[in-house]
Amino acid sequence: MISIHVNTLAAISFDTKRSMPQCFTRSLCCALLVAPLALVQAAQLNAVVAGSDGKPLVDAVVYLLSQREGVTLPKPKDTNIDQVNVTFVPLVSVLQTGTAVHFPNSDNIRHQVYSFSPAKTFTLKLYSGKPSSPVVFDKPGTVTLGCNIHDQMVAWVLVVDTNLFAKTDANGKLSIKNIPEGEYWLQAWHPSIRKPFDKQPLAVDAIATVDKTLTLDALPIAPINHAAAH
Ligand SMILES: [Cu+2]
Repeated sequence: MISIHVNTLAAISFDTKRSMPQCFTRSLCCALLVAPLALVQAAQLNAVVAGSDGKPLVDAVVYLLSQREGVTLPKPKDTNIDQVNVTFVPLVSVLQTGTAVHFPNSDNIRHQVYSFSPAKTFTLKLYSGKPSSPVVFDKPGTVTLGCNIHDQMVAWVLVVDTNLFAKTDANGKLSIKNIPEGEYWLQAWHPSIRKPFDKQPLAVDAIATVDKTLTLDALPIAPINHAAAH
């Protein structure tokens, strides 16, 4: 079920008989009222995602693909996937197609990051510190990252043709903000998903808050015991 609550602006009336100072005060007051409202002219999706065990699912991704052809997306900003304590941080990333990813190494040992995934195949040189150039994720799809030195290191990247996406927190919650009015396909994904999520049509009004509850056929990724893995 999709529930949509539309916020309406309260009508604001002016009293033209007021003196100038009062009029000015009122105008200022109106400006202060309208300014924050103007910032919420786009819609927001709030989702709660559960796994197949019925519990909140962390690191689940929800994204919205426009049903309209030829939508122009903003240029994606560069991002980082760090290596801290022989672990990729973050464990799961969702990126707009074309995003350049830097792989800084915050450990005092060297790593060699690679991917054999068709959506992005690459191998960085063995390095410490920050590699000179980022890796551009130029095709949509899922990418699994590994390290040639530390077999236990793994991370996932979902590359999508949209800038409307978010990842669940520890409570299985996420929000996608600033959604332009339109018709979308809602999709969801998790690194451990077994049965792919069936995309859902979603119509979004100009000013709306959409609340969704989703269940994925997925379970949380077990934390790696680094002490045992070394
Ligand atoms: Cu490594």
